[in-house]
Amino acid sequence: MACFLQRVKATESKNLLAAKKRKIRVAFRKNRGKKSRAGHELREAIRQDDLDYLASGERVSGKGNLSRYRTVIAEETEQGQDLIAELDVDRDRCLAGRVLSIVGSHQCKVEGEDGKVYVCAVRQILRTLSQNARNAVVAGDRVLFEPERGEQGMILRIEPRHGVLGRGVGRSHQLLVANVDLAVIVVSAVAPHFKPNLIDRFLVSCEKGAVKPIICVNKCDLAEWQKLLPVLGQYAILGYQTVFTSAITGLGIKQLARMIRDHQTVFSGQSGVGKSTLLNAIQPKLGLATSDVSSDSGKGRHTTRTAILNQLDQGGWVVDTPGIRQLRLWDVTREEVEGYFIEFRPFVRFCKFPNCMHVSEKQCGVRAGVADGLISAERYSSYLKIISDDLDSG
Ligand SMILES: Nc1nc2c(ncn2[C@@H]2O[C@H](COP(=O)(O)OP(=O)(O)OP(=O)(O)O)[C@@H](O)[C@H]2O)c(=O)[nH]1
Ligand SMILES: [Mg+2]
Ligand SMILES: [Zn+2]
Repeated sequence: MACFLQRVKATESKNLLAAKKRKIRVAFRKNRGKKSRAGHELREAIRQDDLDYLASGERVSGKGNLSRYRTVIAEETEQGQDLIAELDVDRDRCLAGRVLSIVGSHQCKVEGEDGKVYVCAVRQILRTLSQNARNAVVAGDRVLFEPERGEQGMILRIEPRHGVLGRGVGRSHQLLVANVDLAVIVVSAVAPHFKPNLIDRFLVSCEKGAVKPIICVNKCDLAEWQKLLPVLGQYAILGYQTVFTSAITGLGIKQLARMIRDHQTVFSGQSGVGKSTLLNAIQPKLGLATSDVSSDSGKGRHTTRTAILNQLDQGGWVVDTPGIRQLRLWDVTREEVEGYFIEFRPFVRFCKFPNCMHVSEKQCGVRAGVADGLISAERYSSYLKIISDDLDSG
């Protein structure tokens, strides 16, 4: 029986976070255990499918409440606050696959290396290790799963992620997508309202997640889009790719299609900006559901309910995601944000204080850059909003 622990290949992606092998103490969630005699409770709490796959390095002990932990020896990469433990699995019984979408509360669709689509559950310990027990996997995840009858399966391992986008939700976080190298940030020239601050949050998130952003201004048939050139020009000067599109007239669609060819891309943005319509324009047979923007509120109707990964005929794949109202940054400290506003970098060294936050400190290089018109006032005000609204000091 060939059991092996697949190593993270340093060459696989320069974005992979360093992996190290160590013991991980896994706490069971409260709702998993019933009150019962010490010594038995753990065994009761662990589902049989976990026990079946306990590798030699996993140990269970049972000493009352304090021992409601399992020690797992595994490769571990910390990605945000999620632990990705590369557990030993029996490779001969598994297929590699890619998560296409989440279905229901605990299952997902996985495209296996055999080309078939399986509906898979997720091994309990992977859910325990994840901060988000409901969705331990996201669209784009590479997994190893054991096929079962009727094109069903059990996911036994999640491969380390690179290229992630996530956001803060309440006191927790939600990973939106994994293993993408491009993010198309879709905004609308008209409705919903164009929000540069949302673009700036996405850009910080992309810089943090090692995903290359493309800013796409859609619905250009409804507005004099040339008026937005100065705003978008500011981003283009910083080196961010931009594109003006209309899914109705076809403006920019070929250009956008070329930009995402052979890439792993996510389309993200507010509800109603036209993400699904743009993808249908690029590849009509996708037939993604769309619906109009509410005439009362000018907002979208949250038509796309879950992130769905689609293969592109021209090469590569794309994840269409549900629209979001806000993007609260997650796993970014206040001190880090200046580094993700890439145009601040040359100015920071002129700040008198090494811990300058560029708010009201004296002799601040960044504020001098704003005063001299070398840093855009809008971008600087986005920076101030982000550090005051979203983030704890780190
Ligand atoms: N005039 C015009 N309307 C567009 C364009 N692109 C999309 N729309 C319309 O905008 C509305 C919303 O489009 P969707 O594709 O459903 O938007 P979405 O971003 O996928 O929205 P969610 O799935 O809710 O996140 C639909 O009525 C589309 O027909 C465009 O370029 N021009
Ligand atoms: Mg949609
Ligand atoms: Zn400063």
